[in-house]
Amino acid sequence: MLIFRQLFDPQSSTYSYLLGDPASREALLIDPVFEQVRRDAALIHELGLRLLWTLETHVHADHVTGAWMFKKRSGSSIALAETGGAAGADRLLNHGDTVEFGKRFVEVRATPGHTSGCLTFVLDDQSMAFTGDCLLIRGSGRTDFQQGSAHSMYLSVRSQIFTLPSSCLLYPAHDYRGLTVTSVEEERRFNPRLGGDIGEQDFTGYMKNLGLAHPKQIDVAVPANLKCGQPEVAQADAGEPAWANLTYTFGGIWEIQPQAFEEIAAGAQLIDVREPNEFNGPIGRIAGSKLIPLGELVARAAEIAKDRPVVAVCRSGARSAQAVVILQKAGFTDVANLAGGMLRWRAEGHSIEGGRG
Ligand SMILES: N[C@@H](CCC(=O)N[C@@H](CS)C(=O)NCC(=O)O)C(=O)O
Ligand SMILES: [Fe+2]
Repeated sequence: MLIFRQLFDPQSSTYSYLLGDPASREALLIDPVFEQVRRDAALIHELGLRLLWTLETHVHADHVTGAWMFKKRSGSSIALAETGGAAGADRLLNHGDTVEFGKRFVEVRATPGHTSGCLTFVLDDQSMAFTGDCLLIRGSGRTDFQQGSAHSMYLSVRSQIFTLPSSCLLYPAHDYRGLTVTSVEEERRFNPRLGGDIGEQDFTGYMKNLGLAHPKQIDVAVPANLKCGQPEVAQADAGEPAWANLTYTFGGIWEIQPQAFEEIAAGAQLIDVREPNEFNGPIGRIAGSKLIPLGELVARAAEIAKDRPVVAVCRSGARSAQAVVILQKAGFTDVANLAGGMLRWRAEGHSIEGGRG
């Protein structure tokens, strides 16, 4: 059994992969992206996983890794290739090493070519492999910078990836067309650069003539990744809201727990987005809340002050999550959803105005 998620960063077309052991809840994350750390951390939390390791398939040229940020936020350790030359890792990986998470592990295979330090991670039962920018779906990583070599890549693919079981699923670090997964069998047969009877010279000729522009982020990404993604001014909480203790959901909403709301209630505006009959109904309301039904929120947003935080509430937390989205679109920055709505508020014994029982 395996918990498995493929995560996408649209900016750089990067895939990150979350692998978890269902029994121990230990997990590892392959190729995290700096800008997606908040999202990915929310998923890891919601799935009840504990992140042990972030792994890098290589020193990326097109985006900054989230490894350092995860280490700061979640206490995970950083593992990457010894040959990659990056500073700040907790463990340097070599061909043949294994990285354990619970009862599962991935095997490390050196697959140089895109860079001299590229790794492929193969799941213990060889049902999946994470090929980084070595083998892409019906393609391959480029070989024209970062000590790339078409000769090495050809050998890596043929000796380390095509030798895996034909049913082994292959997950790349990028896909620029939105394709998500392939298999050893498919790529052996249909990869237009490396499959079938294609020889090394054919491949080298192909790679010399790719004509790709350098990645837009290369001058920022490579130096940052050589420090495992540690920013120049290292602040793990940069960009995190400071006005309250909030949690971010994988669904993309900032939430405030009832207890945390009690602590900041005096300085915040509480907007109840239920209908009037509910506001005055049996469940009751929270003292000081202002009623603006969700359907009227766009038109009445001017009634809410922009210089004080806003918390939205409804019966269960669903409509108020949409209220948060609407208010953010209307230019409110410090906005959060009261997690679980009135139902949870009541269930946890917080005080109610009006209502019955
Ligand atoms: N336009 C992209 C280029 C990205 C790029 O060059 N990606 C590398 C991987 S880091 C690659 O091997 N691409 C292969 C391809 O585009 O076919 C960017 O600016 O980020
Ligand atoms: Fe790359």
